[in-house]
Amino acid sequence: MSELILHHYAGSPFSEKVRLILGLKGMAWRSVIVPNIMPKPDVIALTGGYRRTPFMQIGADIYCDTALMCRVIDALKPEPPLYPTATAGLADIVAQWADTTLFWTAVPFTLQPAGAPHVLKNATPEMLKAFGADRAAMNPHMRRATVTDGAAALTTYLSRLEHLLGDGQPFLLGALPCIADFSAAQSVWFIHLAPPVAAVLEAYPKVEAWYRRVNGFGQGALTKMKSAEALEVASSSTPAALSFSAEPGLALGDEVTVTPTDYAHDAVGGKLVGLSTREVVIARTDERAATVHVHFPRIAFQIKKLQPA
Ligand SMILES: N[C@@H](CCC(=O)N[C@@H](CS)C(=O)NCC(=O)O)C(=O)O
Repeated sequence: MSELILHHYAGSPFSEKVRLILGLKGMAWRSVIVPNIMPKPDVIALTGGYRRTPFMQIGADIYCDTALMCRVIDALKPEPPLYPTATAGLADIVAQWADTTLFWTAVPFTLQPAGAPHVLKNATPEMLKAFGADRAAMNPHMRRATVTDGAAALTTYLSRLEHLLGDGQPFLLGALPCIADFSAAQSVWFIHLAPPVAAVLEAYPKVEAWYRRVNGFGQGALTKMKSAEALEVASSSTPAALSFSAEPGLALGDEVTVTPTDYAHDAVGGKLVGLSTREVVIARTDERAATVHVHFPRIAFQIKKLQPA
């Protein structure tokens, strides 16, 4: 099998979620650092337009969105399980809450004026301005919580996590770590990047002890790779075989676009080659990456069939 390549950057919470999971699994992986704002020409060559971070590559297969990437990683290395049977269902529901509600509370709160310079260390005022403009364009209609509202919500959410850990269990849902731990840990990790903001965590000793436990899984064994090399890997590989389960209005070979429904609404166009209730896969060809299969989850993505001209 081709190597697992994670395209990510240091300050990305969703990347941290995946890095810690690779640590739990004790996996070896290749690390390609991508820009944290647009333009990202080498990213787009592989994904076809999806700009969010991280994404994962195995040969000529590109996996977008951590919800799908984590399932793929778990299938590659089932032990220890990321979705233990004892908490199946609940773990995904808590993870989905952490990836959306908790994330969109913790991140703007951490990026308040007292926090942003710590997170975006060494950034010049121009870079900070460019970062703000990039994120505003990525998500123009989102009404972000004010610092006061964010503090109130975060206090409530951290109390809930503290309660979950209340009877001395080591992980959020019990004795075993699961996807919910990693989805929640990424936000606590991000808050820690800004020490003046991280003071908010002091009132939650169980959350802090749990976070140290999750952080202790490390990041697995990574080796750096340049994005040009990742493009060569894609162009010299053949995408993996797929299954297709037709749905009303969607047939194998249809020309479609796939677009995130929450934010960063960049449509990726291609031929529909894989479909299930969990995953959609499109084939597309790029001058540098050649033919790749780009995989997306079904949740929070829209498939749109293009009408023939
Ligand atoms: N649902 C996505 C969310 C990914 C996401 O929002 N990532 C942030 C960074 S942590 C992002 O893409 N920011 C813009 C960028 O990196 O260009 C996932 O699970 O992968």
